[in-house]
Amino acid sequence: MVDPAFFDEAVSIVGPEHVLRDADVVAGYTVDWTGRFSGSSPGVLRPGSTEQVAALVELCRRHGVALALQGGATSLSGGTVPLEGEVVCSLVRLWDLEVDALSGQASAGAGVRIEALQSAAERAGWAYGVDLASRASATVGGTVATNAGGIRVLRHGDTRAQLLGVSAVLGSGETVSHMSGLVKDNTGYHLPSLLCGSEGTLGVLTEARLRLVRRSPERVVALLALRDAHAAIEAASDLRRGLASLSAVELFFAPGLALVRGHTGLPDPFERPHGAYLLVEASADDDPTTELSEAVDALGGVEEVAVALDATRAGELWRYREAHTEAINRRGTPHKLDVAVPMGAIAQFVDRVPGVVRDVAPGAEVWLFGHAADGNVHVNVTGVAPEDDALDAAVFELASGLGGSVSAEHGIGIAKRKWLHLSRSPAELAVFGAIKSALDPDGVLNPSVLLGG
Ligand code: 2HG
Ligand code: ZN
Repeated sequence: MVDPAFFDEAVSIVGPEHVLRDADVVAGYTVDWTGRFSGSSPGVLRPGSTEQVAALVELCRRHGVALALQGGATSLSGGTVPLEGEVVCSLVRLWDLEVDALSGQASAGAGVRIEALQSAAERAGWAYGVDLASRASATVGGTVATNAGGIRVLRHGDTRAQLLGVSAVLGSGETVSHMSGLVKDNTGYHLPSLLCGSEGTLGVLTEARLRLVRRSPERVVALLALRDAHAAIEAASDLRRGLASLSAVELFFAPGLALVRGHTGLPDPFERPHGAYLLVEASADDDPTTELSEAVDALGGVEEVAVALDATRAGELWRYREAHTEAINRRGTPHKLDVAVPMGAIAQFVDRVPGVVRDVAPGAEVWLFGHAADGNVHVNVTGVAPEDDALDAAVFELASGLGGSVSAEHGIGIAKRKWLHLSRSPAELAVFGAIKSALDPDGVLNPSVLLGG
């Protein structure tokens, strides 16, 4: 039970319109995007500056109140859910955005949407290197906190690779700010790297200094139908090696394609189903169509190819891949098991997952897709009760047994806390605990996430 005086003081910090107490409104902040995880909260705070965040963290420490941090609330591992009745702190009002065209960098508030950052970068003649299907909702704060990956990791790296500096309020109440954007700055511990991927357990990120990348204005998209997963992974590797303009290579399968077609009404891209599909994008200064066609011609195991000749068709081809998430959610509340597997083991993993799932959950439906060049498979399972996690364990153990990780790009959140030990040794977990105690000694930041539970 939170002391009413807590909310009175919160009002004096952020203003009455930014302290939400209406039960129906607050309820909207307590369920994750998939609908699998939910919690409860006595209220939502919406600070508008780093100073207000610092004052709120101080207030929490005094009252022994914990915060659940939220940006665009697109987490697919329950990372934004106030599982233990935390007060929600929404960072979406931190929307300052400044592009420094000279240095090719941007300073962006935690609440800036990725799509807005991408557009601002483009207007200044640059691009932002991270792109993901949830770009319209996902925020800078959330993507830094979870070290989001997405569809361009093969070209530009993950969010951590874009990060030059942060401003953050630590759980200790201290504000750390290192936003000069110096590309060379060898002065000790790299706090941005530590905070990136810490899932809001160490500090509240309020602003980030981000590297921008060169624009590649000419783009071509093709959909390849392949014999099977083995051929698809070989092809993805060959394309990475041989196609300099490769900017995305995404994997999916016939069941997912059929589901997406049912959901979107898009036509079948090919006359018959195939064993695996790769959505390939090349982008460069000059039209890369010829280069892409030659690279595709040299691949083995390709049964059919559809090339987009205009932007509308390119958007459609992308939709076959990007609409998987929404189509699956429409089918039923999914278990989302985002794993990474060494390249040499992906095809085997993909072949074995359906059997492993059906052994523990016979009525389950399995949907597989992912980022082929990153060894990142999104295992989605529908038709199983949200709380029945036997299949989660089976899939994580399979991935881990093949040398993989229980989280490729969605973080641990609340969904995978039980299986963190499959990817991290006792010694590593002890270091995690020591860092948590040092930076958030009272445990006021995201106590349910990552290390909690
Ligand atoms: C994607 O790659 C996202 O589209 C979502 O990471 C994955 O829905 C998923 O499981
Ligand atoms: Zn993904």
